[in-house]
Amino acid sequence: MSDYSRVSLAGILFLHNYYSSELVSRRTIVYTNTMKILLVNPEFPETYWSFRHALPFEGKRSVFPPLSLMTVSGLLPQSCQRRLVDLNVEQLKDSQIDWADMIFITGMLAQKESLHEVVRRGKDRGKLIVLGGPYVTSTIEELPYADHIFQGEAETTLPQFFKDYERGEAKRIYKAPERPPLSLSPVPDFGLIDLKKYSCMSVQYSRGCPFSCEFCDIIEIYGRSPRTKSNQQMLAEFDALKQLGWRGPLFIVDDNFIGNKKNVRLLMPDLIDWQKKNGFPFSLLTEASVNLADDDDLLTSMRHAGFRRVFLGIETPVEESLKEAQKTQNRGNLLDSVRKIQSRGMEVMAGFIVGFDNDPEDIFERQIEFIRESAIPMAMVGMLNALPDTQLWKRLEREGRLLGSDATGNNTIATVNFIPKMDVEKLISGYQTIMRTIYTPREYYRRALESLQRTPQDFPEAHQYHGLKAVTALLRITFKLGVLDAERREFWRFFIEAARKHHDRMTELLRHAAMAYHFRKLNESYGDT
Ligand code: B12
Ligand code: SF4
Repeated sequence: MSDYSRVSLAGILFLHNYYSSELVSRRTIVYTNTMKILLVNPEFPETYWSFRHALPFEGKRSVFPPLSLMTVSGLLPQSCQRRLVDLNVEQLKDSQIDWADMIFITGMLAQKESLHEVVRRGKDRGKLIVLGGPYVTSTIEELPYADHIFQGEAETTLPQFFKDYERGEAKRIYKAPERPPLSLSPVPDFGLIDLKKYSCMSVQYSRGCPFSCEFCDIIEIYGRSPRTKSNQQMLAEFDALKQLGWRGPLFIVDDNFIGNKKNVRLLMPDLIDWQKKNGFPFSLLTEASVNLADDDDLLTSMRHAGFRRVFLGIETPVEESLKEAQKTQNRGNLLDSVRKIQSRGMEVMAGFIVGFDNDPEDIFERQIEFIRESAIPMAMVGMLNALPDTQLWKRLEREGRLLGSDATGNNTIATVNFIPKMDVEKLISGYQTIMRTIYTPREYYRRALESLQRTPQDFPEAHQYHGLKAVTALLRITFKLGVLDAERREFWRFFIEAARKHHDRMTELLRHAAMAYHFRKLNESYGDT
């Protein structure tokens, strides 16, 4: 380049810089008004709940959308531009990072590897990083570097952050002194996601649980007085999803939907009305404590509102272990409780735990037997792990039995983070025996058939599979499981029997076949870890 060109270039650059600095200051004013916020949900590893092996049958990418980020988006100042990238359904592009002024990242402990990676990429490109969600709220590990960290619920702290930010006084850590009332929780920004990529939508009605199970961190994070949204708030969320065209499963993600029974009882008539008026577009599922079985009226109204599945924390059939875990609500004959809930048309899913101090030597056989007899197809069996801040954590710490903070956040991987009473090798191999047994196709299909039998339905389940979509799903499943798969005989035995008895429940039947495949594949991939 000649000297002349250099001089001219310097001149151009000077002029450019001059105008840019003008622009910068002008842009700063516009900046706070039109801040661009990229919301990122890190990737989940393969777990029981990822349903990764079942999703391709449905042509879906992920089961649940990131409700936390859609809620956070609803709390942002109106003028902000926002985009959401869920790494479970798409990749994060550099251009998306470059677009943003701030990157908001959520995550559970189970997502921490991917979360760290997103933080690193955002930082490398000079972005402001804001973290929130269960991982940064409850971990005792060293957190990744972030400009701002939100611990706990954000309904009061996020609006405060933006006020502080405008004044140039934003803090590094935000933690609300009190848990916010859910009246402050906005209708989640469901429009930010591509609904077609998910097999289920989610909403939240309450936070917290009145019980005090020793291993539970929910009560430490969300409290023991369940707070609920109002009926109007809930119906507004239902309306929003319906307007966006959603039809099919809707998960009410509460820790314990019946935690605040007084309010739930008031909600049910409105929920039933809404479903009736709108032609039952959603088939509902939720989580509840086992004492749901004691409440006939609630069971009946849940049936009328279109609840099809409920996840229960059964944990163990051993009374001494339940006592140890302070799970007093799981009293009486648990098999009868399950059967009663099933008789109201709700498939029971449940969590089970091994590794309690009081577990007898034959705990593994007893768990297998219970799962068989209860006809719970989707049984999530985990090994007891101590989560930071729980009563269990504190007791084990006092007893000198903690083995460090190395929790993975995934209790279905055969690891323990404390010294159990039972020989650890025996515990792990017993746990693996349970998993290998309950997820053989024969065992799973037997439970699924029995569950279909026990859950009579008044009307067909809302689903997304009509016309071509239904035919494609059916073909994918029958070809993969009925032709290519080594376990095809078990598949056909189940399919023919189920179709003969429950031909009007084809969606459920196919879902069970896909689930049986997922759980078996996952078990195989875990091997004897
Ligand atoms: C629904 C749910 C699921 C669903 C759906 C998960 C999903 N894809 O979103 C399913 C059933 C799949 C699931 C699975 C698991 N889950 Co889960 N799940 C929940 C549950 C019940 C509700 C989550 C939710 O949607 N809440 C509603 C939103 C609005 O609330 P929120 O997430 O807390 O968000 C608020 C704040 O945290 C904050 N916030 C959140 N993110 C961000 C980000 C920013 C930037 C900011 C500013 C604020 C902010 O603002 C929001 C509004 O206040 C929670 C318990 C709970 N009460 O939250 C457990 C919970 C999150 N799950 C948990 C676990 C352990 C798991 C599993 C690992 C279990 C397992 N053994 O496999 C798996 C892993 C997931 C997987 N895919 O494999 C733990 C996480 C613990 C931890 N410290 O990480 C929780 C807290 C339950 C518990 N017992 O402790 N889970
Ligand atoms: S019932 Fe469930 S949410 Fe409630 S304290 Fe026990 S484990 Fe936690």
